[in-house]
Amino acid sequence: MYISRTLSNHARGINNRIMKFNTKVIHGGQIKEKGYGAVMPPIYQTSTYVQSEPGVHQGYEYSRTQNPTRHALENSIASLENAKYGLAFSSGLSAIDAILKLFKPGDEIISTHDLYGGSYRLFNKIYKKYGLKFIFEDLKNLEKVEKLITSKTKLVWVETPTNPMINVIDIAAISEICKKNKILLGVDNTFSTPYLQRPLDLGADIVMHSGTKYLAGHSDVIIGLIALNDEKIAENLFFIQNSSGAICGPMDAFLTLRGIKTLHVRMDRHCSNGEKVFEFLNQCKKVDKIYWPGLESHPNHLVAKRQMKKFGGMISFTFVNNMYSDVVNFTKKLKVFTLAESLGGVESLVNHPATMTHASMPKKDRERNGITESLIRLSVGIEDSIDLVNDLDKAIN
Ligand code: P1T
Repeated sequence: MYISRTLSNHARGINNRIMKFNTKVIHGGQIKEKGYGAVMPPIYQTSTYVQSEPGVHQGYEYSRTQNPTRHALENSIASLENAKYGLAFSSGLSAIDAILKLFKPGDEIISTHDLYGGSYRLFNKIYKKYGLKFIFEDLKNLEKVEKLITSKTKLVWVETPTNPMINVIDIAAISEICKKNKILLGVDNTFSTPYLQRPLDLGADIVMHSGTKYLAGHSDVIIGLIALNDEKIAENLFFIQNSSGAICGPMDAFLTLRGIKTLHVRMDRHCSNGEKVFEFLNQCKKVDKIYWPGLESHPNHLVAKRQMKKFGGMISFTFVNNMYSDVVNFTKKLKVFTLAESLGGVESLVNHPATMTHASMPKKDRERNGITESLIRLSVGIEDSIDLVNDLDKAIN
């Protein structure tokens, strides 16, 4: 019924670059289900598959190795990122974990200095002890990147926009540096999604998502995704995926596929609501700094304009006087925004990075990166923007 997942077959499911993005979210990489004509890929809740003779089967042997529902999702993300290969994992962090397993002790990785606290923890608390070396730097400064490269550098890891400081990194410029030095470039595209930005088209080698966020889009699943074009690296990642086994279950793959079908519509609303929330915060006397790529004074506003379709729905800001008590008062008064970790769901969330998503980052590193006591991160949802602005207005003023 389904093609088996050899690499060449994997690529075959991904129907072409001719489709427009808004069609690909619904059909990209999908194969018609022939059994009963189901329009959605069924949830193949099975661990194993019958073999008519030893080694003779219909392309699926065991669900750690391959599962048709997961396969449909893997083809979908490959299609959206203009990639040949897609892989799905049990979480965003397990996708990053699989990428790190491509490297060996002694290899050096240069990473954005402000990034999701869990990625920072994975790098520093786990992989450092296995001999990988991480260098954290402000990758907006391209000269610095060049200077940090040594003969041992194997990967540049970029989050853009970054979590939580919403820094924008020039993917095409970093890719040029990486190519010149024969180094891989990996991009965590979680905040942008392929609707706003497609890193592989800009020269990156590997793109990764916490699919938990905008792709699944409904705060009901934890999932990670990778897309790439290089066959050899894809082979290695499939090997790691099967060997380490951090795969997503079929139900989670199904929910993510369902979420992806409305990605373009949701993202447009996240972006337009983001703009309205920004306009409100921008005239608030109690608000000090605002971090959003659409702000003309944002340090890489022009890069964002070039590499992103729109500016996204993630906004961080601080209060004047930088008091933690202002954060507590503010979050307690909110009625529509919910205080919770995560982002990218239909509902608006508010997060205090210093005590929540970035608590695992040492205080001195947090402060160096601008994650102050009063820094607040908003994930602007797709509710009515009037209610969102009123909610913020009442809580701030
Ligand atoms: O939560 P998980 O699916 O494992 O994804 C990890 C991850 C990776 N990359 C980025 C940019 C992320 O933001 C995350 C998860 N972030 C949050 C939970 C958060 O609230 O920031």
